[in-house]
Amino acid sequence: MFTDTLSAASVRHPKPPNTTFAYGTAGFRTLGSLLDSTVFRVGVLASLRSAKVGGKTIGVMITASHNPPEDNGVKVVDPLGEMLPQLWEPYATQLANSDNLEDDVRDIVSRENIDVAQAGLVVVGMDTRETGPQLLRAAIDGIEVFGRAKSFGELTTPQLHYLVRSHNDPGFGEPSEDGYNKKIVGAVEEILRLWNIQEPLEITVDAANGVGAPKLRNLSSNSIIITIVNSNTQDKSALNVECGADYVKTNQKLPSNLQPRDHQLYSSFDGDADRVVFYYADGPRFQLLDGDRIATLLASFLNKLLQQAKVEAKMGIIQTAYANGNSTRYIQETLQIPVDFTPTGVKHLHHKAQEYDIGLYFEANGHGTVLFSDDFIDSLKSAQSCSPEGKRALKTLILLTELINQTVGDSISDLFAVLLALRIQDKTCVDWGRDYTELPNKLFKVLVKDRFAFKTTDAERRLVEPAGVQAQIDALVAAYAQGRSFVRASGTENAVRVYSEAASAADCAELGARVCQLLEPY
Ligand code: G16
Repeated sequence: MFTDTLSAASVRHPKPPNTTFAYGTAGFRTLGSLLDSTVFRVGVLASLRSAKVGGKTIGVMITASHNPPEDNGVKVVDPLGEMLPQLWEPYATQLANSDNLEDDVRDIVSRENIDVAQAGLVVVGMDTRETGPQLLRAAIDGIEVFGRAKSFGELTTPQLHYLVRSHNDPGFGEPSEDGYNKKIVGAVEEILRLWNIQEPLEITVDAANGVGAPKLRNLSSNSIIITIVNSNTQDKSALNVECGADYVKTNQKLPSNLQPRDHQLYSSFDGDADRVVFYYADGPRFQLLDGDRIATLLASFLNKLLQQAKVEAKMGIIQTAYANGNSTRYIQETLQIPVDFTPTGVKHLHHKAQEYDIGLYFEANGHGTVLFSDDFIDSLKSAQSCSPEGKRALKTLILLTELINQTVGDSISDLFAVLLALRIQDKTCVDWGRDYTELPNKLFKVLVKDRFAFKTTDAERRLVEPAGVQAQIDALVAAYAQGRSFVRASGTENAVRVYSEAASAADCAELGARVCQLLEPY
């Protein structure tokens, strides 16, 4: 019976006292030193999940992405590279907090009617954090209670998603890191050839001192020249510190170690390379090109290709409450593309995007991708176009479905998609920045006693609890031209986030500060 194996393994991974774990926006996240038992138990759950889906390969990624260096985290990836279904999240929380693991495992096995003998392979990856190797061993110990584990060592989060999908779906690509690299570089080079572009794609990337740095280096070729700054993965205390996509987006300023040339495009990844933002300097002015901008750039590029190829597609853009109000207006009024809103978290945006032939989802923080439905890809492959321009557009669309990661937001593939969209349309970063003007906006992080006391509705745009706070926010917002503000608990950090936006920078800062003040009693 499995209980012997389970209890023998679990004694090596004792649960820390007085700690409660919750599966949040992107799995479990907290101090890496507290996570050994949780990662072990997530390993157990991942092999149960594999058994539940008939032995298909499942993934476990050990990362805390944009969080500080001392944090770590873990999440489970489903067979097609998607996040663990939300119905299973309570099981993850149940196991992580269990004081009687055998009973709780038996409970899940019986509720889900799982034949544990069906458990197959679980692939595991980690980012570059100090606690990664130890947690990776804990994950393997957990997986091996029922299934088999295969470690890929250091990976970006999107690479792990790719590996899970390619293990289950050979048509998706070779199930190796090399297969991932070949798929991306092959698509980029083919698109450049199609458009007769001789000069290589070139950019400087701030890699947040994270795993994106070595992985990007592997992609250098004659057609891809990347200069990397903040690439020190040896100094474990440097990860995401004064650099990386989250720092640049939140502070709206350049990362350390980057001296920009005016009107030249730069980019920042986050710690596990699933978010990317762009920016340029214009004298003293810093122009951020965030996830909202990536969505609008790629949507208008795809629209042009569709017109040239004479192909119809139902296209939609998915945003969250953090999207700048002017980006939403630009998408709806100028691009004439429908916008849907979901709560924060790729798991929510991804599913909404699947309702379209082409669903673009990008959080303002740079996390996102473009999903092409299987039926739409089939229709592209069988479409005929007589004109050379139409044929080229059709081929480009098909190659973009290969280049852009279909499983999750991916800094690397998004970076190349953006560089190609700009180059092919002969658009500079300054042109891109002029598509629309953002409303001044600001993000605040407020430490409260209990962030779980903050409950929201309406895609997180309104607070339901604590009672009465939303009415106070509404009263403040009404006093500012084009004012907007909302409050929500972070699902990855022990804090509450406040967003504000208004017609002027001074109003935006004042509105945000006043909303933060409202939270003082909590
Ligand atoms: C994760 C999620 C993102 C989310 C971000 C912040 O990103 O994957 O969807 O926007 O956390 O979430 P929260 O505001 O709930 O803390 P990452 O890059 O940290 O994996």
